[in-house]
Amino acid sequence: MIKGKAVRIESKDIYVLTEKNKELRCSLPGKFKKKYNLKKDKLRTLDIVAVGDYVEVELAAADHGIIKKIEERRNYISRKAPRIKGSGIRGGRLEQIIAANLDLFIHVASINEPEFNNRFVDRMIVIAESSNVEFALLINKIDLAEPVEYQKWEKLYNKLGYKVILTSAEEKMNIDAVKDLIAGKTTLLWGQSGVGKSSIANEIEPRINLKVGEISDFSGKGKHTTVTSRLIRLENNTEIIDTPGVRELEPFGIKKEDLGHYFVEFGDFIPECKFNSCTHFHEPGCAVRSAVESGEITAERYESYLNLLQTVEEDIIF
Ligand SMILES: Nc1nc2c(ncn2[C@@H]2O[C@H](COP(=O)(O)OP(=O)(O)OP(=O)(O)O)[C@@H](O)[C@H]2O)c(=O)[nH]1
Ligand SMILES: [Mg+2]
Ligand SMILES: [Zn+2]
Repeated sequence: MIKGKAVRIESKDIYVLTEKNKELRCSLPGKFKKKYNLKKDKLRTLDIVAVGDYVEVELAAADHGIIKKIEERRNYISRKAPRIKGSGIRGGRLEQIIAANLDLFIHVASINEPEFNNRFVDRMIVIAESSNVEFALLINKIDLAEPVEYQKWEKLYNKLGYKVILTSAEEKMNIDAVKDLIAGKTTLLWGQSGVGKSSIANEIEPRINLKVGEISDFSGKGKHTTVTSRLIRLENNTEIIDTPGVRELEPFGIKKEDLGHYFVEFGDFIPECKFNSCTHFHEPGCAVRSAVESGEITAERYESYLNLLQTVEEDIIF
């Protein structure tokens, strides 16, 4: 039996990086679908193996393996899978697993082209907090903005306790800070298309030479340059996962009454709300709302919270 880690998935082929640092194309026997997919008779996810999963493989040929075992995940990052038209899948939306067994989740954003979107950042934070993965924010393309534009956000997220790194992949600014942060860790790079995830990865290690989008591609709706997630093993136990850009971001399986707990600064106030079941929206005696009025919680974060509260209300919890 060979031990390894799933590093790339292309339809039915799962590429496993073995302990000897060799990539082996593997298949997943059908029995796994039955075993892992069903919870209370509902299909929960199609991603039985995800990038970052530890697996055991049996060789079927010199260049082909069969997956025999998938280790339980220490943690993972997911979202609601985009709706698939005509898929015939009824009921709740499926869970799309982005990556598993992470030490760090860096949300890569850009200050311009595409424009910084703090609501999107807050959704990313909710996903990280609810998955128990350390979160950091990377704001790229600072060469395209004045410091006042990004300093506001740097301050806001720092104050909440999140590490914020300001970079320019183009002008090679602050790449060392990224390298220091990821050293010895398995790190997910995730964010919108065109923000520079692959460009940052290339600056971390130029030899990996990932495909980077043409500037003109990003002027319109945004074209996805990276099409499959890929875990890249660097030296000294450092691994990074480059991912395709996301457009829609809805956290999976979050209950309305839990959402406030993933906004860390609400924590001091939630116990003071009049009602235990307070959703900090319209209830009388809500301490979170009072904190927004007094400026102890920023209006930006509260707006993100309300915005998300609407989407989780539609949620069907498995
Ligand atoms: N001005 C400027 N442009 C940058 C910077 N970083 C990346 N770019 C450009 O932004 C475009 C998109 O970069 P990518 O690295 O392909 O972005 P991505 O996030 O990997 O995009 P997807 O793979 O589609 O998700 C390319 O034209 C890069 O050259 C930066 O710091 N400053
Ligand atoms: Mg890319
Ligand atoms: Zn409340």
